[in-house]
Amino acid sequence: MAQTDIPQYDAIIIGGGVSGLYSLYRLRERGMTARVFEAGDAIGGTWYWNRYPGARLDSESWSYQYSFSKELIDGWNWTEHFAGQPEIERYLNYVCDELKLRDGIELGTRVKSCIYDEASKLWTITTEAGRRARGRYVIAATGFLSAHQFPEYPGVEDFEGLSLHTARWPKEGVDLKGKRVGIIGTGPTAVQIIQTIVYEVEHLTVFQRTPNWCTALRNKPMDEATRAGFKRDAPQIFEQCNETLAAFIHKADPRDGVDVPKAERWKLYEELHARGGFALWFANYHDVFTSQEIADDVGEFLAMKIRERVKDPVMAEKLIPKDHTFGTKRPPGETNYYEAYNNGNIDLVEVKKTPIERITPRGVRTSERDYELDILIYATGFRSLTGELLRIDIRGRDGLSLAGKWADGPRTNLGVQFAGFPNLFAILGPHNPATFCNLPRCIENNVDWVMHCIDFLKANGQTSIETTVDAENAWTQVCNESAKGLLIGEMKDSWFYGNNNQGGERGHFLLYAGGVPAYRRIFREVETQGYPGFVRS
Ligand code: NA7
Repeated sequence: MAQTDIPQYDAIIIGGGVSGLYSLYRLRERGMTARVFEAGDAIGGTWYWNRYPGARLDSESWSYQYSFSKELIDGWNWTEHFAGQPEIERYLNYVCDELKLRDGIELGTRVKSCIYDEASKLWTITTEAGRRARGRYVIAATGFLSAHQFPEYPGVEDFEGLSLHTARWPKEGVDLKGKRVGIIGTGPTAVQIIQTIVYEVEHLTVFQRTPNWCTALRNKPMDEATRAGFKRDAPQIFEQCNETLAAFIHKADPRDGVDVPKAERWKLYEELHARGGFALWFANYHDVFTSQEIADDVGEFLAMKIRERVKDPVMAEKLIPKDHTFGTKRPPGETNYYEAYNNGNIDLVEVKKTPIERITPRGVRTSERDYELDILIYATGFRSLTGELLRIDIRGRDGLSLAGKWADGPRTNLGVQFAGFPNLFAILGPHNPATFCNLPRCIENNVDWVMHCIDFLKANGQTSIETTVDAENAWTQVCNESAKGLLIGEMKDSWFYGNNNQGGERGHFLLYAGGVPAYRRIFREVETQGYPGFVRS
């Protein structure tokens, strides 16, 4: 293709999920040209790819929707308090149609490289099929748990049965009836799938490395009166979300749990456990994030519940975490997860005691024995935070590669920009509270910040913005220190630290843990002060 035939847009958006759709809408609203490049064959991002049985929100549906349009809110009727994947996918398609976004999206188009040209000050993306497009701005709306990973066991390619990753579940579904199924992983995804499929399969073998502290979801259908109430109260609901640590509706109890008598504390835990969702985590005493005593107390409460619910006491003990404190890893939301282990057709293999040695043509071999399987499910998660960005060959000024720049862990300013990469904005990059958040709340916040930034450039007759190295170093330091004093700062074995990342960022804190209100404040300050720490031209 001749250079002049390469289509050019004001902005290129990589990814057609919750962030990409909103970015496209906001850019078009400004009269800018923009194009979304989406790898999937349909829009939806996370909610397109993760279509495994039982995939469901653990944010309340009515708090997990776009807030910017009353028409969109009024026109959609959530059927459950915690919507399942099909409903969320339908919702995103509804948004796409209502906002007339489809003609701005190229589906089935994975971006392979994204290269900055100093002379023209334009970015050129090249797709896997070899097509190119140019843009002044690039919005990387690639998600933070998108680059799925298979474990590094020998023989992963050898299995002769059906091998599936939860993040690539076939659209047409999988017939699990009468099958011997194995699942590796017991994170939030695995919990959802195990509690759903155990009643369908002939036998389920769960390979558990780390049990998790699960919280009760308490999903239920939504009746018309409740729905109408949420529509009416939507502005207050979103306002409340923006004032809480992670933008959920749950407000922390301002009392120090350590000053409250134990019996009274357990009364609160019972209430929060009955309320469901992340209430036990985020509506608990505010010192549940800092006090070992309180977090352990919540753990003791949950352990009691597990022992009550799992009939076999040996199985119950296997399901109770012993190596990490409540809240230091992201708690899965469960619906009869523990009862699944009473079903008589399920085994739990503790792979720390009997490690997986290899995947064989017929199943899984541990240090103890072989497990023969028809289907092997990998619920082993993602290369968190950095994975999807680094899957693209991103090169900024002077050919600087993002992978090279981040070889010793990511460095960002505000989680949005990287020095050497002008006009490139990440919506859910590392060092961003959006990754510790009820996502659409933070996505709207971040995209709006990028839009204000573009408006500011335009108002000043400028077309380029790039963080300084000093500001980037300072923010990276802020993020590293943001976990200090918090219990999550002491538990490095989670995706917050890239524990399973098959890349160089293992052990680096990949989030900003200062909370959504603080982050919003910082964003506003940077805006009102005219973008200190950024060079504009
Ligand atoms: P997670 O939370 O990263 O969980 C992955 C699970 O897979 C977790 O139990 C891991 O154990 C396990 N895992 C990963 N690699 C291995 C190997 N090699 N062997 C055995 N077990 C392994 O991903 P999810 O998809 O469940 O959830 C991701 C997010 O989606 C979640 O936080 C929500 O935001 C929604 P580990 O705990 O590392 O010992």
